[in-house]
Amino acid sequence: MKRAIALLALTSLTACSYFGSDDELVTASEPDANTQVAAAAEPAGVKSITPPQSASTLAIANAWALISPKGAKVAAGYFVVANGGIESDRLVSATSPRAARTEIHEIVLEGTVAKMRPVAGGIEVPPGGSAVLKEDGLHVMFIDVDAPFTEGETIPVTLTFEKAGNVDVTMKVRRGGQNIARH
Ligand SMILES: [Cu+2]
Repeated sequence: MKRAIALLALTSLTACSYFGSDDELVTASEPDANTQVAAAAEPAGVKSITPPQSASTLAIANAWALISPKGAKVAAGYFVVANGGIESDRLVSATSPRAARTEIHEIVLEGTVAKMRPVAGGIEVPPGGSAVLKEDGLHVMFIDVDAPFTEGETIPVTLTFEKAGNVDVTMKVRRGGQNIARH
């Protein structure tokens, strides 16, 4: 089933001319081994006299962006965010100096066609849990990039969370599909 969705996603993306015909760009994949984020720093319910500090309860790992074909005007980025706090937080937006516009996207099935669309209300990061942005799912969409993303370069991105505020990350550009699950 997962494979079918990924293939549909590829068809859809290609149809949208988002990524041209590079068939490596959308593949079924599992999170990297290093996407595991350290467990919550403090157990839920721990008593503290210090008010919550911005970004202090979020841990972001495996931030990377997909290499984009020559001439591409859009690109995609991914990461894992874990919430070690006791309150839910929410990724509401992202910005990058490399793109005129940046959106948070999901891939949804409409009938038999997988399509990308902005996530209404952002992505929840539950307390003690995490949110995973990955190739065949949630992603940061860079729109009208100044230049295609090339392998090895780094993309500065500011993520904005509802409670934690702005968190700066650097996304390393690499090829996709490096952890393809075989079914
Ligand atoms: Cu997208």
